[in-house]
Amino acid sequence: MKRRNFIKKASATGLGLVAVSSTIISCDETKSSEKKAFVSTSKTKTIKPLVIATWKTDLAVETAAKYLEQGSSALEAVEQGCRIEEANEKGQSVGKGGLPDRDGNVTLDACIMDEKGNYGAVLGVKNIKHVISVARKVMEDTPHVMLVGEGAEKFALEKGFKKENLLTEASKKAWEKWKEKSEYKPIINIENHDTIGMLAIDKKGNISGACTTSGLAYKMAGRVGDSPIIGGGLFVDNEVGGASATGLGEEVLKTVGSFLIVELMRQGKSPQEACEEAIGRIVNKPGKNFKDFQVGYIAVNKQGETGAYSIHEWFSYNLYKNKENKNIKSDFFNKA
Ligand code: SD4
Repeated sequence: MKRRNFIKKASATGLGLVAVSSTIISCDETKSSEKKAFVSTSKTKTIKPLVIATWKTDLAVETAAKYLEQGSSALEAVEQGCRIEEANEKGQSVGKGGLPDRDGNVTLDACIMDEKGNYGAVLGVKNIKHVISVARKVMEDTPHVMLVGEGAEKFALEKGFKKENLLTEASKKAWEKWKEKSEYKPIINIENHDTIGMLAIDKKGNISGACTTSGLAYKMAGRVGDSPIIGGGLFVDNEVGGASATGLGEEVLKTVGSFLIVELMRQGKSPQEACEEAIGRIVNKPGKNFKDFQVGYIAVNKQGETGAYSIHEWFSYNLYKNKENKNIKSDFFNKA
């Protein structure tokens, strides 16, 4: 009951989540004190079910939407949606077919968050395609939140996941070509990624999210980006909304991007404003040269309002709402 403070004064705006200076009457020790509190005052109906996911991920979003329309939880929907990309061997940033590290090993990162704020993740996993499902098992079947490398693989095998070679011929060829020069520039090119971050609202209005990737192509062995890190590649707070990231994970991590977006929404920003401010935190760092890398964010709030923003052009996202699934070009910062 401690968290359940009753807020007497509501905002006049009635829009989204707004900060109001309120009198708080607590059920327990605090009788009445002047504090700042944040309260949802929206009277608009939540748009649900809803799915939003990074990049052109039509089939993944369609799949998640199908689960939601049939009454599944947002958690089930984001897991099933992400599995589609993990199984898509043509996508070279997720699951099977992902580009390997500089030693030729495909290593996958994934995380998932449910509406209760539970979180599970696996980092640097070899030989297992559906790491998003392993992340869910970490969340639900262990007392931990993260398993890494060999331990994560061992856990997955114990849970019945299939061991398979994730390096496809196409990705092997691309790696061999890269090896001719072996230029190590941890640059994420701007146009063509498909790390999938997905957020969903189910028919009950609950929000969950998932994120899965093979990370940076030709990364150093052991490198992990933002995607499996809570608050970096993904964050969900069922009272506020959720956010997910794609692009150069180092930059997302240094600004704790997805957590930042959710906190900005908690303070009253729209999902769009929050995504724009999170990109601002990256590009406005003194002396930051953002020309060579991309970061893109998606966000949704409790009402089902969405936002997306990236540093450069060519970021897109799929949005399922009102029974329509569309790929939409994101607005972006670098219009020079
Ligand atoms: C990473 N954020 O490992 C991921 C890569 C990515 O599209 O999003 N690629 O840094």
